[in-house]
Amino acid sequence: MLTRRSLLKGTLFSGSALFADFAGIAWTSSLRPRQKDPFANGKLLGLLGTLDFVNESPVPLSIPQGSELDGRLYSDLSTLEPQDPITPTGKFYIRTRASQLLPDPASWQVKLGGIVDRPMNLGIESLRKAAKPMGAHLMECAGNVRLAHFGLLSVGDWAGVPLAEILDKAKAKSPAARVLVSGFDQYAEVSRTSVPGASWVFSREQLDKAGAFLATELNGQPLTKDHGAPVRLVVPGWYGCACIKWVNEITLVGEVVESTSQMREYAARTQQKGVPLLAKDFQPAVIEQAATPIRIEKWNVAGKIKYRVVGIAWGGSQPVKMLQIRFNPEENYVPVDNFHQVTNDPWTFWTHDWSPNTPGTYAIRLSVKEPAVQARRLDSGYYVRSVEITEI
Ligand SMILES: Nc1nc2c(c(=O)[nH]1)N[C@H]1C(S)=C(S)[C@@H](COP(=O)(O)O)O[C@H]1N2
Ligand SMILES: [Mo]
Repeated sequence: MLTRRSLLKGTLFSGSALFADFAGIAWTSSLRPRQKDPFANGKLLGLLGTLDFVNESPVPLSIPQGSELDGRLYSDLSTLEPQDPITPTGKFYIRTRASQLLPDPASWQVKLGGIVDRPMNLGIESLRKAAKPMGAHLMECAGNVRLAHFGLLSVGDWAGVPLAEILDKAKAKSPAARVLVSGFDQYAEVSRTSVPGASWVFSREQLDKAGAFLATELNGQPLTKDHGAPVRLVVPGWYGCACIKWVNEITLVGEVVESTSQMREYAARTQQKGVPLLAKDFQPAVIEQAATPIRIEKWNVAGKIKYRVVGIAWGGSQPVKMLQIRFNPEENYVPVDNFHQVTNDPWTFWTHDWSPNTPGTYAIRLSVKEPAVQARRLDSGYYVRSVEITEI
């Protein structure tokens, strides 16, 4: 189905004015095209619309649905633009909405204890006062799926307090002590989809390496209830399941402790070997290099129909040089024309111009072929999306 977009505002079909708007789009400058842009020939240009991906369910996007553990909001990735890389708070994905039983945030305390020299209660006001800008970080649910248009994925601009600072104050009795972070998780309703009880056990090294922080603000405002108000954990580069919301307890525990129910629920989705019974046997729940198309634009270029695949790349721990794309089943991988990854977090926008030879259904698949880069989810075909081309 073809839907008109307002991407380029009123100037869409007005000849040269379009060229100015088009060139102004950040991907042509910030992503350093490898070749001359074949669409930007100054002649008759027009965006005709975007194609919907096929085999994805018609779920509502950008609006919260359901409540408590069954509450969700799927972000709409199809409208993303590189010049607005931050997801507005009202459109930031939600996995688990705030409990109806959530205690009053004004008197919130985080109980910091366990095997420490100085146990303490951190009041929400002191955390808010100590909050500093923590930058833009991507969050993705390990259970992000095609049926939800991969909408359990968003980027926030966070403020908070580095967890390392807080842990240093409490003085763990042993450097090998692990850190159990727990959040409020009692609900009025019985869930159809999830086990209540969110907590995760980290090593101190994992938290420090990731730059984990207790967030009190998202996009310049106090956290919203659904995103974990008054305070949540953010572990940059890790899946959202480790980013505990409504944090009320941080406990230093021994080196050998059991994994939590949340860790076990997410073991497969965070690519663990089986379901480890001990927290120390969990690998860091990091997001490996990933990429997916977010929309297919249909253009009229000097009277000819052309397509442009627009996508994102995220995850991983080192920028990759080349992203490759394949249009199944008849083609080989080719380099994405307009891809330049400078930083893994939060994300990188890319585009690829495409002129299919025949009408038909195409499965679009991305790949990174660099020996040092692990991309198990990407390689498994997890982020493949399909479109039906009727006009060439
Ligand atoms: N207390 C608590 N924290 C939680 C959860 C939860 O159910 N309860 N869900 C986790 C999961 S699975 C994800 S993906 C992220 C989602 O954060 P968001 O809803 O702000 O996007 O929160 C995590 N933190
Ligand atoms: Mo999640």
